[in-house]
This record gives sequence, C-alpha cells and structure tokens, in this order.
Amino acid sequence: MKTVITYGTFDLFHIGHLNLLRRAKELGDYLIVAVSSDAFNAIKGKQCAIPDYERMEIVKAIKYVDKVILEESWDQKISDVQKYDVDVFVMGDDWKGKFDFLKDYCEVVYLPRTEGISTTQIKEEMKGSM
Ligand code: C2G
Repeated sequence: MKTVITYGTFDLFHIGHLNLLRRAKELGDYLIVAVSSDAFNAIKGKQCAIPDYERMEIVKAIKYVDKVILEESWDQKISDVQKYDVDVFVMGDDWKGKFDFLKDYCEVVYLPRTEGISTTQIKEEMKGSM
C-alpha cells in the first residue's frame, strides 16, 4: 500500500483544495491529510474563518481522504512520515523546494496550484460584497 501525506489549513474549503487532494490521492492508495490547528495557524500568521475541528471534519468527509491528523508545528513532518510509513509527500507548488529535506525519507511532489482561487481571495470578495 502506497501512503501519501499532505498538509494544509483548508480554510473555507474550495476547489483548489479539492483538486489538490484528488491529485494527491492519485499518487497512491491511502491519503493522510494534516490539517493546521488554530494555534499553528497563529504561528503561520493565518487567521482562519473556520475553527480547526470543523476544518478537520470537512476534510475527513472528502472521499479522497483516508485519515486526518492535526498539524501543530513546522517540525512534525519527518516524524509523521516515519510514524505513518509515508511513501509520498505532496504540496501545492507555492511551496516548491520548501520541503526538499523530506527527500531523505520519502518522495516529494509539488503539484501545480489551481489558478484563480484562494481563501484570501474568497475573504476579500466577501468583504467587498458586504
Ligand atoms: N492549493 C492549491 N491551489 C489553490 C490553493 C491551495 O493547490 N488555489 C493547495 C496548496 O498549495 C496546499 C493546499 O492546497 O498544498 C492547502 O492550501 P492551504 O490551506 O493554503 O495550506 P497552507 O496554509 O499553505 O499550509 O506545513 C504546510 C502548511 O500547513 C501549508
């Protein structure tokens, strides 16, 4: 069984997130998604519209996703890859190169982002329409 892992905030879940998860699952048989906790997002400088336990539930409901874990720090990836015997680490290519240190532990794949959609853009558009 080929295990794939990816990490993200997945706030205001949108088609860019879905495209990423679908393509990540196509790279293996079992997809683990680490969803950033609210506390970790504060470290990332991200203010989420949706709390972490709801973002986890939404990601859990996606048919491509087999397991959801919490992402609580930048430093958990190596231990996650070892703990879950991960074969492939996947991220959107806005992160290209940032996680190449994982190449010592698993395959590292950066997938093209979905153009024209982002959580920030959704928030801006919502603000504009109020
Ligand atoms: N994504 C995408 N296309 C978009 C928007 C996002 O492919 N239009 C991808 C991102 O590249 C990422 C995933 O969807 O792989 C989740 O995006 P975010 O929720 O914005 O994740 P981020 O805040 O970048 O957190 O340790 C890694 C971080 O937790 C990543």
